[in-house]
Amino acid sequence: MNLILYTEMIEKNVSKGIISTYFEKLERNLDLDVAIVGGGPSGIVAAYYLAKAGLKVAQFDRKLSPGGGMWGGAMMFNQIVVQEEALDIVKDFGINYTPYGDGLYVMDSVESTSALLYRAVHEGATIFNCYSVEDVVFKNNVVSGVVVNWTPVLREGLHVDPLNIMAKCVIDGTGHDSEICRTVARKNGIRLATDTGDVIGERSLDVVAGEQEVVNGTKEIYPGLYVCGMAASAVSGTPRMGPIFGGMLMSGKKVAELIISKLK
Ligand code: 48F
Repeated sequence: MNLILYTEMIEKNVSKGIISTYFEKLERNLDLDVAIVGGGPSGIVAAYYLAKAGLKVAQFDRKLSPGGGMWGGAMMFNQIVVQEEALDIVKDFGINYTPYGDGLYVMDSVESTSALLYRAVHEGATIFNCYSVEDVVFKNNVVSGVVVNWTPVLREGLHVDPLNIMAKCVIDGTGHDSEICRTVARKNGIRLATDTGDVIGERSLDVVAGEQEVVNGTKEIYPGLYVCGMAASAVSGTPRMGPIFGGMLMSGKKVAELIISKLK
């Protein structure tokens, strides 16, 4: 199509299309079944299965490019490893994989991360990038939503109030820092479902224990608040596992299943 003949107002309409549809999207997502904090692999897998089950789910990542620690493989060698137990999830997302022996498979980390993101959004999840979740909505001792602000606002230290987004369930998928669990425990004088009642902090690397424990630790950690991925390891004090991603994928699927069985 000849854009010059198309309309003399095309400049204005480019802006109008973006603004009006963006605010419609934001408004549609003010009241969610599930708010996922963090766009790492575990959270994206959760978003996919939750959306596939027909739940209204939005995911918030503070970075311009969601995907967390999956893009970079290990030491920027952009390959990742998964184990046999997670292969069904890999197949659900249509990611190519190559057997490597010992029940391990290798995948291209860029293909893998982009496949997770594409399939989650295509299934109906909404991903908001450049959003930082700085707090939760805490009503009647239940986590009931997230409090969001633009990442650049927080980075610049600007004194600008956030917006509130309500959700029946909130997932902390913020990775090693387990930011949402820390915030909920610190601000509200409550006990999380851990041995100490607080965030214990992740242990040094052990692949076998780390992969098992990240799935075991994926749970409702406080009423309304679930935890998955490295955040689950950090909260419960279990080992990190490095660039093997099967546990992340299985943790994301598990948290989705827990929430689906609660809400459906
Ligand atoms: O850490 P991350 O990739 O999450 P994950 O799903 O996966 C961990 C693995 O990548 C890797 C590993 C695997 O064996 O150990 O580390 O647990 O991604 C977490 C995402 O959360 C975002 C952050 O930008 C990253 O993309 N994030 C963290 N805090 C916030 C947040 C916040 N407060 N608000 C919004 N996004």
